[in-house]
Amino acid sequence: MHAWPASEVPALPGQGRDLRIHDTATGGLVTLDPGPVARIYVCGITPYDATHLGHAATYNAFDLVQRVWLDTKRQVHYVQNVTDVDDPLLERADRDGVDWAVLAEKETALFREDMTALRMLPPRHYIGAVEAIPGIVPLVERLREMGAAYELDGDIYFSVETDPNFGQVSNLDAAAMRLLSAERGGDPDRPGKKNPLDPMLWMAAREGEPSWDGGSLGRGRPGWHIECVAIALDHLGMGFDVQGGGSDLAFPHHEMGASHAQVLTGEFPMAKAYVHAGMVGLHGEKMSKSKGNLVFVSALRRDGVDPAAIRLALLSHHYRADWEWTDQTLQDALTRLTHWRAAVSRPDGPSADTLVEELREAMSNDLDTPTALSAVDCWAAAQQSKGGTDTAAPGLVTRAVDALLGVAL
Ligand code: 5CA
Ligand code: ZN
Repeated sequence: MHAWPASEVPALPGQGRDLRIHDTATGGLVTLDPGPVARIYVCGITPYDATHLGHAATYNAFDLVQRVWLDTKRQVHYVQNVTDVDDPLLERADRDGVDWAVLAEKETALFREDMTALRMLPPRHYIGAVEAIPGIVPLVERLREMGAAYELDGDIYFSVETDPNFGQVSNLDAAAMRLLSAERGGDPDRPGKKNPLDPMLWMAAREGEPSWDGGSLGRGRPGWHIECVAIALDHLGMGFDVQGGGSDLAFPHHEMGASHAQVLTGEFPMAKAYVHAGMVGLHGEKMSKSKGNLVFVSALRRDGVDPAAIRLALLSHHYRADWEWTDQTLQDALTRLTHWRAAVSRPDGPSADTLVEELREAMSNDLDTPTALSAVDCWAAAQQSKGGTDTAAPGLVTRAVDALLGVAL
């Protein structure tokens, strides 16, 4: 499917810095050394509701990863999926009496609009689960031939015990894995499974649900984890630089994906860094479509909120932190945006050369956006209190804030 239009990323003078980022698998910071083309896979939405600020915060983090790489003059090969067939989407369509495909298309279109408004860089390949089915089926067939998959009443499961590295992405104990599996789309209590954690690779066609030709697998639809593996391997291959998503994807989704890929290819790891963004909450609970405690990006835009302020609000928290959205978050961002815009709208100002280096240092250091924002605040405060004579400075600040933070002043 098509993605959304790219906003231009200004080139900055001098040298960008290599990204150091937190990797869930090793539990520490890793300095990535991508080739001339950095490769990143970010898990996309399940399109049954509009983009909320939690989604936006997560996509913001991975947009920043790309901006750090682009500043090092690398190209970025970015791939994102859309889980356009899955249980929650079918359940919502059923509840609302709408066609599941129409719902998916509508919410994906709205997501594209939100991403464009927020100036998130588009993926080079934006791939739906449905269009990936022809690539998924042979992978499941191969896993079965290898003895890594088995059938249960027509459904096909992956056997986690066939992967010697199973557990190395999320590093959780068995009890925690079992609990999270039940919470996040798994079925640990289904009788007949070899291991309660085994995830489904292919679900046999159910009455009243959409299904596709699965060759030797029979009619059905793909499991969630194999979807992302098939798309990532098809477009990026093994050993790509970053797999990203919110922290709720570390287990089971990224753990299972790494496992499928390891067994299929005999290589490890699928991604050099597994990067996870914190959860954004509202009224004390994680913002989630199933709980319904949501603030939508599109609703804020409809209310006339400048998308640059939404983006600044997201940037005011470190991407790995769990945080709460409040009205004050947005008010603070609006105030900051006004100050910054006033500061860059003068014909001259204090030199911004140091600021550019401070921004590079902060962003390459595990995307430290709070420090980056403070650095721009300091320049804007100096502009307001003393001003300066550097006629290039306001333009340079505008370009640096755009290039590294994705905010249009
Ligand atoms: N389609 C799958 C990934 S393949 C999925 O998880 N879709 S989703 O629509 O549920 O979530 C999309 C992304 O937003 C995921 O990376 C998820 O971790 C992230 N996300 C969901 N809720 C929040 C939240 N409250 N705060 C931060 N990120 C969130
Ligand atoms: Zn995914």
